[in-house]
Amino acid sequence: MKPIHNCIVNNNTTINPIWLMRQAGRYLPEFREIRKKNKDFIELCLNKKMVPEITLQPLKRFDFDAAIIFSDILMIPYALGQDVVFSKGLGPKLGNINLNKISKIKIDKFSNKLKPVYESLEIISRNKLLKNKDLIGFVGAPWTLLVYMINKISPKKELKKKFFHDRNTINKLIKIVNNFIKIHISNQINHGATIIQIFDSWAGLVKEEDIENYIYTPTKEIVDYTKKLNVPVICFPRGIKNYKKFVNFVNPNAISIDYDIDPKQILKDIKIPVQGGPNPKILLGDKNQLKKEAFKYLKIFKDHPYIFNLGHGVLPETDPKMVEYLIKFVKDN
Ligand code: 1CP
Repeated sequence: MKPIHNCIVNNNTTINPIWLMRQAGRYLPEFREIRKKNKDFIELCLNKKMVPEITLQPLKRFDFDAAIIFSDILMIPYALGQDVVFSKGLGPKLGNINLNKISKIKIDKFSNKLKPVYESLEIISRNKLLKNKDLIGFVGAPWTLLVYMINKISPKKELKKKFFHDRNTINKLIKIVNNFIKIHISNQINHGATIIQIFDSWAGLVKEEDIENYIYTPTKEIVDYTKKLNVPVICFPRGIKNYKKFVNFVNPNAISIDYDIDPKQILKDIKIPVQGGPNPKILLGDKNQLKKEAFKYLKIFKDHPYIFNLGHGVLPETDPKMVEYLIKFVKDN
C-alpha cells in the first residue's frame, strides 16, 4: 500500500511518510532554469510537457513518498475568466471579477480551460517514479480563493478591508466557487490524483464570528464530496487558532498543522492523522538544529499517524542538500 494511504487510511504509525509543500519549485535550480525560459506562469501551469517534468523533479532527486502536481490554486479564478498574472517579486495580480459572468460559466468551458492540468496528471500517474507513491492533487479552499479574487493581490502585500464587510457578496461567491472547486477535484481524481489537499492559506484572516460560514461549512462540503469519491482529503487551514473545532466540524482524513501551533496540544486534542508542523526556516539553519526540530515532531507523534511535512511551503532560499538530509533523517528515525 502507498505509504501516505497506509498512514491516513489504515492509521499505521510504524512509518512516517514524507513530502513537502512546495517541494516542486523555486529552491530547485532545475526549476529556476525552466522558469527563466517560461515567463508566463499560467502558461507554464498549462504546459503538458513542463508540468510533468517539474512535478517529477523533486522525485528524481529525493525519496519523497508523494508527488504534488505542479500547478496553482489560482488556476480556478483563471478558469473562471478572471485575469491572473504573476509578476516578479510582487506575487499574483488578479483582474476585476464580474459576479454575473462568473455565475453563468458552464462546467464544460471551465474544465476545458484546465484540460492540460488533467492531461498532465495522467502523464505523471503513469511514470515509474510514482510506483507505490501517491499523486497529490489540490485546490485552494473557497475562503482563500476569495481573498485573492476580491483583494486582487496577496493580502500579505495589502488587505483591502472594505470588501470583506460585504457578507452578502462573499456568501454568494463562496457558493459559486465551491461548485467549481468540486468539479476541479473530481476532474483531478478522474485523471490520476490519489489524494486531495485543500489549502486554506489565509484561514487565519477570518474573524471568529464568520468562521463557520466562510470556513467550516463550505470546507466540510468539499471534504464530504471528496470522501464520497473514495479519495482521502487533507486540510491545511493555516493560521486558525482552534484546530480542534475545525477537525470536529470538518472531519477530513488528515489535518496539516502550521508552525504557530503547539504540536503537544494537537496530540491531546486531535484523533485524526496529523501532517506537518515544523517551521520551513529549519531548513535554512544548520543540520543539528534541523535534526532537533524534526525529531521533536517525530517524538511527539510517535504513536499517532503522522505524515512528515512542514508548517508551510519550502522557502525559495532553501539549499536542496538540506532537504535531502531531512528526508534521510525522517526515514532513519
Ligand atoms: O517562479 C515563481 O515565481 C512561481 C512561484 C510559484 C510556484 C512554484 C507560484 C506562484 N506557485 C507555485 C506552485 C504551487 N503553488 C504549488 C506547486 C506544487 C508544490 O507544492 O510543489 C502549490 C501547491 C501551490 C499552492 C498555492 N499557490 C498556495 C497555497 C499554499 C501556500 O503556499 O500557502 C497559494 C497561496 C498560492 C498562490 C501563489 N502562487 C504563487 C505565489 C508566489 C503565491 C503566493 C502569493 C502570496 O504570498 O500571497
